[in-house]
Parts: sequence; C-alpha cells; structure tokens
Amino acid sequence: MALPRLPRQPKPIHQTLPGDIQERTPPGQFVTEKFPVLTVGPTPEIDLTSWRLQVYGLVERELDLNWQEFIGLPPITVTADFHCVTQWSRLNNTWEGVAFTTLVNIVKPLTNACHVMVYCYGDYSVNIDLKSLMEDDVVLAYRHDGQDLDPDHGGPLRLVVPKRYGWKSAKWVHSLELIGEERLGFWEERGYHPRGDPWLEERYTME
Ligand SMILES: Nc1nc2c(c(=O)[nH]1)N[C@H]1C(S)=C(S)[C@@H](COP(=O)(O)O)O[C@H]1N2
Ligand SMILES: [Mo]
Repeated sequence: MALPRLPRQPKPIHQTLPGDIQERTPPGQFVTEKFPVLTVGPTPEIDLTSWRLQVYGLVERELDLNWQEFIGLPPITVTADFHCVTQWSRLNNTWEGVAFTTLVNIVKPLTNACHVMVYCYGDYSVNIDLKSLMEDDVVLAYRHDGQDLDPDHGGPLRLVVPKRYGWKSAKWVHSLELIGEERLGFWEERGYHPRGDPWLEERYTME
C-alpha cells in the first residue's frame, strides 16, 4: 500500500541554508534568487535630458545636477543584501553609483541637519536619518549586477540603503531635502516604521 502523501509545507529557505547565508538573512525573511519588482503605481517615464538631482535644505551649498554632471561624480561599487518588508531577501546585489557621502561632502550639511526626505519621480517619498545615510554602503545607484538599472528597478537612479528594509531604497530619486526634525515618507505615514531596521524587525510602527 502506498504511504499517505504528506502535504508539503513550504519551508522557509533561510532555516535550511548553511551558515553564512543564514547569518545574513534577518528574522522573518526568505531568500529569493529572483529580483521582484515592488512599486506603488506605474513605473514613471523619465527623460534623461530633463532629469535632475537636487540636494537642498539645511546645507551650506545646494546642489542641482543634470545627468551628465551626476555620472561625472566618482563612482563606487557596493555588494549588499536587500531585504523587503514583504519578507523576501535578495543577497549579493552589486550596485554601482555614487556614494551618498560624496554628495554630503559637496553640500556640507549644517549642524542642525539630522534627517533627510528623499523624493522620487512618480510621487513616492521616504524619510531616513542622516546618520544612517552616512554608512559607507549607501549608494545612489545607476547599475545593478553589471547592467544599467532597469526602469522597473528604479532606473535611471535609485537610492540603496542596505541596512534598512527595501522600501527605504527609493527608486527614481530626484531630490534629497536635509531637515532638522523627523518627517514621514509615503509608507512611514501609512504605519511602516520610521527607521525600518530589518535586524530589529522594525516593520510597523504599532504592533
Ligand atoms: N519610488 C519608489 N521607490 C520604491 C518603491 C516604490 O513603490 N516607489 N517601493 C519600495 C519597496 S517596498 C521595495 S522592496 C523596493 C523594491 O525594489 P525593486 O522593485 O527594485 O525590487 O523599492 C522601494 N522603492
Ligand atoms: Mo518592499
């Protein structure tokens, strides 16, 4: 007689993976090889000839760059894991772009600047404290895994903040506003955690 078939339980991958990957996967996350697209609304159409990046607010010197000027800034490459609050993690992403600290060195924040609002084409925003953005893996990225950043993944330019949940890695960035108190971005206004550290499982403001 055939043995009764047990229902197959979907297994959280991170519980079965060997040390290194397991250690790199925050609590409640599952590793995926795919790179899902997560966007509220459609991918905005962006014309590189009118594209700008502006940095303003509590800075000594405001910045307003066109595409040629932006890609003329010294590039960096960062390899980092990416953790979406909807529980997928994609490990070993290679991002190429400009370090956030490079922009900071140009604009020189005033001493009372402590938070940043990031604004995007298509009307999305996030808030991040300035100190978290000063980490050396924070990059304004135009390439991913050796390819120009796909429009669905934030091309021509997205922010990548590996130590925060993915919603903070704002796609299609056009401005950074340095401010002196915390304000809330699109998801943070809707109950997602203002900081969003995946290692502390800071998913929602109220549990
Ligand atoms: N402008 C914008 N940026 C965004 C989003 C968005 O909806 N609009 N979604 C965020 C979320 S929830 C995640 S997990 C990542 C996903 O990036 P991906 O679509 O490249 O995987 O982008 C973030 N950046
Ligand atoms: Mo996400």
